[in-house]
Amino acid sequence: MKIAVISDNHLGVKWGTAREQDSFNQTKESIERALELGAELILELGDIFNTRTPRQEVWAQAMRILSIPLARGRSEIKLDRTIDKDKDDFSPVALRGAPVIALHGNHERRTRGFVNPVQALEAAGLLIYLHHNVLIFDTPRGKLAIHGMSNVPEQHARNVLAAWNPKPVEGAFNILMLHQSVGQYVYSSEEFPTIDLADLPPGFDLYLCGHIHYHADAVAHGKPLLFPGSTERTQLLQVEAEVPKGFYMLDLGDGLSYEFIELKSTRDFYYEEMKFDGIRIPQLNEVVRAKARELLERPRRNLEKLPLIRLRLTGTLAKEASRSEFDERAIIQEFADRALVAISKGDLTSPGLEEKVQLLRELRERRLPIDEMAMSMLEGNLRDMKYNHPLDVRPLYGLLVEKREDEAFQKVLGVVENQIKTELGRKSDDNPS
Ligand SMILES: [Mn+2]
Repeated sequence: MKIAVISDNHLGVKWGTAREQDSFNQTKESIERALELGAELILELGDIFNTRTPRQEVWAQAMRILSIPLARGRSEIKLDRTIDKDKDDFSPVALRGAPVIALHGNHERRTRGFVNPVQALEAAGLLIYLHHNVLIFDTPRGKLAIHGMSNVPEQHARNVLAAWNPKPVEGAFNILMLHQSVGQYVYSSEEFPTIDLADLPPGFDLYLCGHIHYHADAVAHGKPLLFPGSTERTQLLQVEAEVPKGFYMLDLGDGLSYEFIELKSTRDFYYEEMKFDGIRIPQLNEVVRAKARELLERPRRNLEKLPLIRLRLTGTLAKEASRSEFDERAIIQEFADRALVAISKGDLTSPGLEEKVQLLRELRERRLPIDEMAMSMLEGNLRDMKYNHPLDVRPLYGLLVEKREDEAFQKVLGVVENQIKTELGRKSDDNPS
């Protein structure tokens, strides 16, 4: 029995640029190849969409692609029962063809009470959504239990997982799906995971995790822990140039075997870091152009799409030179018919011009959704102030993002009133009169 494991499609990422169809191309290829290879079930590990409230154009393409497994897939599996999931929550239509089971990722997570886009796909009958629940199937090779926890804020992940405390279903092949950073497997170096490999609940036959954008396999409690990585290049880091994009195909025969299937539709990507020591602008222009030409000579895999080239410039400029004199846009323009060039010069400094915008640069490098960025700044500031949490800021922030200011105000008012009451209570205890 074959199962495809796909993650982090980020549908709609790079919308409005030359790359706006890439995330769709790669998702479609993943699903079509998975079905060709005989997948009877497709597991999506979160971040199907790049944003919490995708635009209509993104929805239409996403739904068209996600209807393929229902229409063309074939499967001998039957849903036996569910744990902590009401069968009325999803449409029986979602069990046709090769069913898709999905988590929401951090890009799709919304405040409690709001519908996230993966739940909306479930409402359309295109998939079954898991968050702290289990689906148990009858398959020709026996029972199969799929347990899923969708993304939660990283700092709470360990506690939330421990509170859920999933237990393998006896007599079944048990798969646990997550969308978090785990141990040394992190999305970016600024992320501090709370789940370690040892914190994963024991007794499962296979652990699957989204969120990490490069594919990797590890071991947890003696069993495989697979990270399929994203299907689209979202970070343009070295690791994205080195590790191929694709998905896993699992084969559940007598035992478990798996294979990583590399996508063909992915754009070729060349990443190069160039370090300089007191370089002058005319010389810089020359070597950057030469580097781009050299990279275009490298072997190509995908000739259908323009390749991506990212040049990261670091080190120092000549004393009198300023970064703004270097016109990278002219180079990008010059190569536009041969490659999509990105040049980052943020780490190039001239000795006389020390950087004053360290924080902004770091934030840009993290490539978090903008509201996550704001949230992590706020949480950092609160930590610095040794804030003692009378008010949980995340739900409050969520309400503000959703423009529910009245409810946010009521929440704050409630806390203030409580504080006052406590304070008055203490005062009257102090001097009983
Ligand atoms: Mn992601």
